[in-house]
Amino acid sequence: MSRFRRRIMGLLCLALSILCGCSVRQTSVEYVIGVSLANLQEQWRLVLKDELEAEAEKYDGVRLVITDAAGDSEKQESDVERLMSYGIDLLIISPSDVEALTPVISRTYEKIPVIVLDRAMEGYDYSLFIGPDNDLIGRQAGKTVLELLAEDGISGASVLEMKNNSFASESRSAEFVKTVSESGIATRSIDLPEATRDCAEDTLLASPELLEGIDVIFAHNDYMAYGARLALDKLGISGIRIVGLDGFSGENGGLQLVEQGAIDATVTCPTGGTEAIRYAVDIMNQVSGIPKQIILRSHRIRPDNVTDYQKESRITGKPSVIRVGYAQIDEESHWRAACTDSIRQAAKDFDIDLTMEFTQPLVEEQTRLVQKFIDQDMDVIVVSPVVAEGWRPVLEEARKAGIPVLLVDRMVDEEEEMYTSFIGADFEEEGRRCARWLLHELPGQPIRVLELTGTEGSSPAQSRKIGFEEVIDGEPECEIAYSACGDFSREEGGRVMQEYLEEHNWDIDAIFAHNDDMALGTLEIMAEQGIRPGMDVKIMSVDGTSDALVALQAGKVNCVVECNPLLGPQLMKAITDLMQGKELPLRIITDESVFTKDTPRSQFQNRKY
Ligand code: GZL
Repeated sequence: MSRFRRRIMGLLCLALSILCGCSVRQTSVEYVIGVSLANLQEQWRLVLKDELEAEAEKYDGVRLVITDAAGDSEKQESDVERLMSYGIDLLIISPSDVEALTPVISRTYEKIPVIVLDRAMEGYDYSLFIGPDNDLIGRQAGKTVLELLAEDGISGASVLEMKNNSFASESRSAEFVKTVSESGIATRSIDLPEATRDCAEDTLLASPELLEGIDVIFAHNDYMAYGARLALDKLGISGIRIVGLDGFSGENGGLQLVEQGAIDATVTCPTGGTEAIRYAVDIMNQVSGIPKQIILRSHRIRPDNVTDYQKESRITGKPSVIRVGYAQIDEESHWRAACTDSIRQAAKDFDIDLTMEFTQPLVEEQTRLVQKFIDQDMDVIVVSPVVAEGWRPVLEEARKAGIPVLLVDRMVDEEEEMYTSFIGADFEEEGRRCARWLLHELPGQPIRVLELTGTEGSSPAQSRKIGFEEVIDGEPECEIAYSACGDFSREEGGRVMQEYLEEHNWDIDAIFAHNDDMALGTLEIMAEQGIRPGMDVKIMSVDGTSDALVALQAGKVNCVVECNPLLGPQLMKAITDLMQGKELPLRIITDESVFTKDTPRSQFQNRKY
C-alpha cells in the first residue's frame, strides 16, 4: 500500500474512531492488516477476534480491518476481495470452508502475505499456517475419557459424542473414536445444528433417550458441554461424566466449568490470534526465518491442573545467561554440517551459552548425553534424535528435573506431552513432493523406482517413505522396485548403487534418495556403467545442499526438495521466548522449496548451505 493511501487509511481509521467514540491514538498507520473471519457466532471466533485485537493494540503502527463472513463462503470470498481493494498489507484469514476459499487465498497470496488460521488448506499457497493439531485433540479427548472411566471403574462404557459437523470436528471425532474404541468403548455420535449451549441443552431435553446407557458425554466445545450439564441437571440424571473442548478462560469458559465441577475435563484449543499478529508484524518487517506452519499445543485440563494451567509464566526466574545443552548427531552429511553451523552462530547472536556435543548415531549414546545435561542442570536441552524410538526414559527424567526438551531436525515416537516443541520439516510432505514431481515428469508410463533410504528408524527416513508411497499408491504402474539403506551418507549411497548394479541388469527409471548425499554418491558409479544420471534415470533427492543444486543445474539430478538445515535462528528465538514464559507451539515447521530445471536461476543464488 502506498504511503499516501496509508495516510488516507490512517485518517479514515481516525475518523471512524472519533465517530464511534473510541479512544483515539494519534499515530501514523504503518501497516493495515485485513482479517477475514469465518463467523462471529461461534465463541471460539469471538475469542480469536479478541486475541487479534488485543495483540494488535501493542503495535502502534498496526491497524486491523475485520470482516465477518457469517459462515458464508461466498461472502467470505467477497470480504477478501473488498479488503484487497482497501490496499491492505497482509491478510489473516480463518476460512469457513477451506476448499471453497483456497482459490481466493491463492490469488491473494500472489499479491500480499497471507496467514491462514485454524483450518489448513491443501497446498502451500500461503505465507504461514497457524492452527491446532486436530487429530491430537481427538486423541487427547479420548485419553481423558478413558482416564475418567478408569477412575469410575467402568468397563464396556458408552459415550455420547456431540459434534458440530465442521472440518475440525470430523478429524477430531475420527481420532477420538479410534482411541476409545481400542478400549472397547462404544460411541454414539450426533451432529448438532448449532455448536451452542442452548442447542445442546434443548437437544438432550427433547430427546432424553439419547442418554440411555451413557457413561460419558464428549462435547466438541465447552459451550455444548455446559448445555449438556444443564440438561442433565434438569432431567435429574447424575453419574454421567462430561468432557468438553476449547478450554477458554472467562464466564462459562471451559476452565471455569472444570474449576466449578460443572464439567469433568476439557482439552484446550488455542485460537492462534496472538501468534498471528506477532508473525504478521515480523513478516511485514521482513524478518527472516518465518516458518511455514505453527502447530499450537493443546492441553488436557482436569481439576488437578486447571489452576496451574492458568498461571501466566511457565518458566519462573529467567536466568541472566541461558544455558543450553544440545545433543547433536555426529556429522554424517553436508546437511548436518550446515545445521550445526547455524545452531552455533545463532547461539552467539542470541547470547546463549550453548554446549553442543556430538555422539555416534546411537540412541544409547544420545540419551546418555542428555542425562549428563540433566545432571548439569541445563536451562534447556535440545536434541536432534538420531532415531525415533527409545526416548521415553530420559525424557521422563528431564520432565522430573523440570528441564524443557526441544526437538530440532528430527522427531521422536513419543506422546506430545514428552517434549516442549519440535522445530524442523514436514518430512512426509518432502516425500510427497518427490513423488508428485516424478508422476508429473513421467506421466502414464511404468516407473520402477530405486529408493535410497536414510538412517533406519530415523523420522526423516520413515516419513519421507510414507509421503512418497502415499502419492504413488494411486499409480499402479509406479512402484518402488528396490529399496536399501544408504544411511544418509554419500559413501553408503554409492555402495547401494554398486551392489544393485552387480546383482541386476539396469532396469530402473528413477532414483528416490532420502537425501542429497546419497543421491550424489550414485552419480559416478552409474556414469562408469554408461548410465547417464538425470537423463537415462530421473533422480530426486531431499535437502537442497549446494552440491546437489550444482548437479541439478548440470542436469545430473532432476528434482531437489529442500529440507532447510538453517534452524538456528528459529531454535534460539524459541528458547528465548520459552525463558520469557511464553508457551511454545507444539511444532514449528520450516518453509521449504522445490528445485527443478524450471526453477528461476535467481533462487539458486545467495543460498547459505
Ligand atoms: C533432516 C535430517 C536429515 C537430512 C540428511 O531433518 O535429519 O539427516 O535430510 C541428514 O541429510 O543426514
